[in-house]
Amino acid sequence: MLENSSFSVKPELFSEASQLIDVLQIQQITTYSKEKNKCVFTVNKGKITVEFPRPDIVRLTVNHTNENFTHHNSSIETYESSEFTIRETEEHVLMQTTDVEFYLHKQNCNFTIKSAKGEIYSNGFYLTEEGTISLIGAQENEFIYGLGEKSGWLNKKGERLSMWNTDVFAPHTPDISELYESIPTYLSFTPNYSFGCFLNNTGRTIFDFKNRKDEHKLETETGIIDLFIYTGPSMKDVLEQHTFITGRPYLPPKWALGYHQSRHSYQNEEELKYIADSFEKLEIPVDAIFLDILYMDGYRVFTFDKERFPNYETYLPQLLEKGIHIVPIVDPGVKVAGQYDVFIDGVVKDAFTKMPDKSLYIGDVWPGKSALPDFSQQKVKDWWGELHEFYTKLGIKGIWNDMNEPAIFNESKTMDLDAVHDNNGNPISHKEYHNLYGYEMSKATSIGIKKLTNERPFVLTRAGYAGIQKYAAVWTGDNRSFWEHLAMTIPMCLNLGLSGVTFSGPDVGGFMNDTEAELLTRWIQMGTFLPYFRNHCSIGMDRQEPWVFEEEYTDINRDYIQMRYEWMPYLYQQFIEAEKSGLPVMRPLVLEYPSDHRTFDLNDEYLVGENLLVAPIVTRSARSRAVYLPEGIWYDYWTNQVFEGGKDSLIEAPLNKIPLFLKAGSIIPLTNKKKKANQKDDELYLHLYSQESGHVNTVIYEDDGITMNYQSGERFELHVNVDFNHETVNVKLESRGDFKPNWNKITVFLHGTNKEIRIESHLEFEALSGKELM
Ligand code: MIG
Repeated sequence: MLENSSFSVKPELFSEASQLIDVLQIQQITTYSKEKNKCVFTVNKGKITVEFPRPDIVRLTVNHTNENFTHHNSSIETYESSEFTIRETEEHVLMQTTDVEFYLHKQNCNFTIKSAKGEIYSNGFYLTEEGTISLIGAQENEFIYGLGEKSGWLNKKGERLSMWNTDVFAPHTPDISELYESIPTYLSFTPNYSFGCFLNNTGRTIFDFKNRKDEHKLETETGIIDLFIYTGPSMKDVLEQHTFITGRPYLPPKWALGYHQSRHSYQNEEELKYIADSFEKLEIPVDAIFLDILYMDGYRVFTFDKERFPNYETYLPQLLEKGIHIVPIVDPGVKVAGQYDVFIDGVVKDAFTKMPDKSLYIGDVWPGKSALPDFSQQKVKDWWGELHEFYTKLGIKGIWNDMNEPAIFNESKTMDLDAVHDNNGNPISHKEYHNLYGYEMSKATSIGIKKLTNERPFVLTRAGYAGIQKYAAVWTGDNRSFWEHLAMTIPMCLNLGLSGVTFSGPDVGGFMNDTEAELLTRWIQMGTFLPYFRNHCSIGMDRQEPWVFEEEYTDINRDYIQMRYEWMPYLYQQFIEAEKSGLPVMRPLVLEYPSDHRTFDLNDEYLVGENLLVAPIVTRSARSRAVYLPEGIWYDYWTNQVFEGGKDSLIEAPLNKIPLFLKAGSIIPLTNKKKKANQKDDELYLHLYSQESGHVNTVIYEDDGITMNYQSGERFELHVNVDFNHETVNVKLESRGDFKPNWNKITVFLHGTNKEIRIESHLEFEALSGKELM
């Protein structure tokens, strides 16, 4: 009790002890050997290994124990290590690839990395206490990004952040650092160079940028230090390097990029029907409706409550025919019950997590006493994946994984730390494994549905670990209907993107507390331009479907949700680029303008791809805002007004308007606004935002939107080349690939000039010049 009063700041509770630590040097190399493309050093206690997954990436492990660690490769892509040369100097062992020089000090094991360009990333990494590694000599003027799902601002310099997947129902305030997802990776940015570090450890880890200004201190609680050092030199390079190691984001099915509606819970068939019908009647497109925990029979996963949903076997496929996907929630807890086949089957298959004495670990969650699948085992992942046939045979193609931190209703909020994960025969404790649990569950689910449906799966997960982008979208958990949480969405999702996780979004409208009309509308406006767009709300709170307030709001909400579909070709293009490059769909301005200091800690604007700048309204009653536009010429999406960048401009933002800007020289593909999600894209519109002169180009993609066939060439690529000449704008359109899109017409619109437009089309369908838009 007293902790929540002024008693908390009683002076006697504080000591003024200095926070500075001396750098301990606790290692000394005794021998070393090179095995294949890996160097193993024996030190006074344990082993250090160095390898280069690629010439520009260093992997260093420091193992003080004599154990073998196998789990720490679970989220890592397989790679073949690069070759390197090794040379000894008096003080150092020097390992060298084509890109980097790695100097390991023989006496104290400090190490320094230089890139081929001679840049020194710091004056060295030091092994301090056991399980801790410190980089000393960090630039004081650096900015720290990434670190996964964290509250607070974009720049994390000066913070101490902890990684332990946690179910946080309390309001997500800036001082809470342990949330649902742990992505233990960060990026150090200065305008000169960037580098990144990924501390691959699935137990609790701490990233301390606060202890000393020139230090990055990385602490592990269990396991070993397994550090990937990404040598950049640009921020984009670091992201490419990180997603080379942990995997590129997967390409979701197109329907996963549409508008999604959820509530805890649509309680029965009538309510579900009312919701689906309302969307239809109001002409608001919706691609997915979610079923929260009440659809199940007594919270048993892989069941339906037949009283609430008597016709689920016929009704759900009917909804799918109308283009509405049902996404049911699946939690990890399996009810302990003799009459329940999933539980019995799990026991027979030895699929549940056990305690050291081999008894089942039992935790309290929604169904009451529950067993928790041990996803560390391949056979359990396979089993869990196959169980989803229960859903796929109803036409379900998407699954919502909640509570997979795992969250348990007890003091520690999670599983017993002593519980044992079999880890394919190399057992480890839950304490060491924890942050991987949700990742493995979603991986099992994603692979399971992919096998069962032969389509690109959609999994929405609450918990995750580095690499989750290969399998699932992430929503940011139980936020609140607070304006502050609307504002926080921006840096939170941006940092997820800078950690490799591009497909993310919050509960639009806010989960807890009652939303209000204006907040919901502003959130929907932002959601229209977020990678993942789902409105979700808690039981007991006022309803927040897009039509629940006055008509004025409903009209605006409808307009924006329809706009999401209008912008789909652009959005889809960004997801395809993300799969290729690892760069996020939603980008902080600093990623594109790394020499403009105004962008370094910009928290209330973002880019979608390179060319669309979104400046949401995050303040109640605001009807205008300052928008910082970086260098260059920008067009106001709504008015075509031209703005000179490099400064702030005051932009009007009446309730129906979110400020949007397009960079001069951009080619923006849009399609028709939709009233229903499954309406066909029969037209493509190319909006060209003119620049003085020069050449620009882009590639726009189309495929069936659901299968993997695009990987074997069933894809349509529209190559657009534009030359801005003195008197004309020449547009050349060419196609490649085997897929035939639905478009029967392309219209090209030119913004910001009255030069003549000349279209040279090599397409099978019509290409027209639209009216000039000034
Ligand atoms: O402990 O399934 O974050 O989205 O509606 C609460 C009920 C469990 C937490 C999720 C929320 C979901 C809710 N779940």
